[in-house]
Amino acid sequence: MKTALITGITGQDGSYLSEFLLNKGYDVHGIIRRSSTDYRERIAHLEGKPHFHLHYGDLSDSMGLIQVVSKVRPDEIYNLAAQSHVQVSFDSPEFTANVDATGVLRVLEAVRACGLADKCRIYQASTSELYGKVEEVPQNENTPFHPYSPYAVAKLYGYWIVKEYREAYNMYCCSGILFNHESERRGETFVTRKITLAAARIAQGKQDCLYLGNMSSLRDWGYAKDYVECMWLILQQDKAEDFVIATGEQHSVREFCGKAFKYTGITLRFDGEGENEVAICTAIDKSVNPKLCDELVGKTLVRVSPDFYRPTDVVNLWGDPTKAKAKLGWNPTKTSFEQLIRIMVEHDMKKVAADHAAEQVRTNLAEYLEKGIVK
Ligand code: NAP
Ligand code: F7E
Repeated sequence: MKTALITGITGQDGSYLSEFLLNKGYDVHGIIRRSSTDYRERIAHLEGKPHFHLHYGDLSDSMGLIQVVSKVRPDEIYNLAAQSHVQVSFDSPEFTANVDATGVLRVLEAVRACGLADKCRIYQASTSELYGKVEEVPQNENTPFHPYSPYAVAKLYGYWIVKEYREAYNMYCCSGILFNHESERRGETFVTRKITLAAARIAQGKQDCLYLGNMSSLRDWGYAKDYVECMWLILQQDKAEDFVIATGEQHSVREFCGKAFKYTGITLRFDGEGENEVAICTAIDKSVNPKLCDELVGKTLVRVSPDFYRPTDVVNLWGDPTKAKAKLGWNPTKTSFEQLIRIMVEHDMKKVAADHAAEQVRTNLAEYLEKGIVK
């Protein structure tokens, strides 16, 4: 039985990768941070399984990392932990650098300190944000980097230190340069999930309007569940190498938004430009959602707020997965763009309905308590 150690196990990718490795028969260990709320929703269903173990640690704490690595003695480490929000990295640049740059070095050094440099393979969660202010479209493993945010600059250090340790110490460590990948487990402030949740809330009368930043931004969006397989495949090759993981398709935020609303039964028309752009509901389809309210037609449901603009924004990401297809035998379009949006919208429609039902129970209970019906 192989042993894997995952940093960032509570995140979107960490949760899918845990499921994937448990299915492959791995003993899976994860590093979690102590938090006052113990929010571990994405991995709650795995806790208590015999081959699933959690350890406290933090990427800013090298002693803690050395302790976990020496105890687990992993065959493979997947370093997914990061402050992963690009806009937040402008507000917390030093924290981002500490975790996303120096944190990678701490993981590599922990492996060396534990005498595992010859045995343990390391996957580093690198990113298409390295291409930043892009110098070529589409982007592949040879495209020059031009990081364009504190997050990207920190991740660039992670990329280079991994390459350095591979060459200097002959370690099996490599980077997956992953383009955006989304899912129903995506954090709620990333643009795709923000849109699918808002579309579901608006369709169920729980929200009036969605505010977005740059709707013309272009991304290559894939499904996170498909992408974690690549992380594993990258560590199973004879030779350690870096790979671009992407679908090879590009879409705008506006297009994602239009399709997400369509799957709730709402048709949008986008009018105007820049800060004045809006999306108006032109039709509703009750065969998709019989509960849609007729009054939605004619309403402005999406507006632009400059609060979501970034000091520097990456606007043209488009990956070329040729190498991953050829060498890893990976199918980049297993889940299409449309399927991805449908999965996320269907999930969020159910989530909003369930949240509403739970809220109703609480309201009823409060009313019954007040009237003395329930004691
Ligand atoms: P995510 O959902 O934001 O998860 C990040 C994980 O890192 C969480 O488990 C978080 O723990 C943990 N973490 C943050 N700071 C930490 C610290 N100081 N010490 C230990 N753990 C820490 O991110 P994701 O979407 O799964 O992405 C996984 C990795 O891939 C990240 O490194 C991200 O930068 C990179 N990446 C993501 C994408 C994408 O499109 N999703 C694309 C390219 C690269 P808490 O739960 O305690 O916050
Ligand atoms: O933004 C624009 C925004 O925050 C995508 C991380 O996983 O992928 C992710 O980073 C685009 C940007 O993801 C809003 O300006 C418009 O151009 O969903 P995002 P990201 O910045 O691409 C990369 C590969 C990573 O490595 C990161 O860890 O959408 N946008 N309006 C908006 N973005 C957000 N968040 N919110 C808006 O309202």
